[in-house]
Amino acid sequence: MEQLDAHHELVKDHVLLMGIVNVTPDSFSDGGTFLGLPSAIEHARKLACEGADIIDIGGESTRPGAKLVSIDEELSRVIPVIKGLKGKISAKISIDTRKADVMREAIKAGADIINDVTALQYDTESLHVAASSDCPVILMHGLTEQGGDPKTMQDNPVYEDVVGEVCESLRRNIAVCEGAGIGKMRLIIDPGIGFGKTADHNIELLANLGYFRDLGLPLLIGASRKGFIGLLGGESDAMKRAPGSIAAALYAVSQGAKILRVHDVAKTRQALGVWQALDQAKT
Ligand code: 8Y7
Repeated sequence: MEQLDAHHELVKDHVLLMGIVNVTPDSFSDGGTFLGLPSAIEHARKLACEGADIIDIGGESTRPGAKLVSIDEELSRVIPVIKGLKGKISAKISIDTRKADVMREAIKAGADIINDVTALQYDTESLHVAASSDCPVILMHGLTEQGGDPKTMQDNPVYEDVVGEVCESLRRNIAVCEGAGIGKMRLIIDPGIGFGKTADHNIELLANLGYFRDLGLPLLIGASRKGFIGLLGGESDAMKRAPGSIAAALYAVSQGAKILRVHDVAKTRQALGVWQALDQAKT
């Protein structure tokens, strides 16, 4: 997809879907959202068939309260999946990691995009690895500057102005990347829904995505099945949050989001098709 190479073009009308594949050695260790190797590959292929433009492969849960995973462990989870998919699907492969060694090996194995929930801040080597590659990089805001990590980030997130602060933080991350030789054309920004944010913060961010347009970069939103969807939609079971997730996704697109990170690719694709056709017919 050349759209991602010149990703300012990426983005004109086409909204990209990023399908989520979480890998652990033991299937269904996380209530069915994480998959063992054979099922991870199968699931990724299914998402690609359903119309995912990107498959996001992660081997370390960054959910609130998640345990750390060693580099070797993470590599043994994600590398076989990347190798198993490379050349077999037309979707691009993104590696969801905050570790430089994992980025480097994943790129060698065929990953096309770096997705770092710490905006390349967690590992001091990450900037260098990203700069020496030619991969697009997703810079997500995750409260790293305040020392936030997945274990503690939800403890008591405080902002005076969540939209302004997340914008400013991303602006600094972009400058750091440019300083390290990662051209702006390679960057994608993401306010990091659910990372170091309360439900109210998430809602305020999603309702005001227009402010992120000033940064002049494609905007990715990952709201799929997250806690605030459950709260707003009254659904405690994360597996049943597709309708609410789709509502959030379409709203995000109406505000300028260009990439949606989702679990339910086919359903989101269908909803997007209808929404976009109507939006484009508006006189
Ligand atoms: C996001 C993400 C997760 C997100 C980007 C979950 C890895 C939590 N969320 N990456 N990763 N944006 N770029 O519930 O919102 O999927 S993990």
